[in-house]
Amino acid sequence: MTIASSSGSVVGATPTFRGGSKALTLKLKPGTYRFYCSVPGHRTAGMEGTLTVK
Ligand SMILES: [Cu+2]
Repeated sequence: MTIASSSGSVVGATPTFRGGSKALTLKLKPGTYRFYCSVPGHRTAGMEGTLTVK
């Protein structure tokens, strides 16, 4: 999973993994971020979402 700022710059990512779960700790400023799967084709297939930090 990759986290990017609203301007698209990557602010953090886990290694690529299959199944299960991974933890990722980041200190983020308030704002809106996008999270998505960086495996080719997955983001366009819908593996993405919005993360709001308040
Ligand atoms: Cu994926």
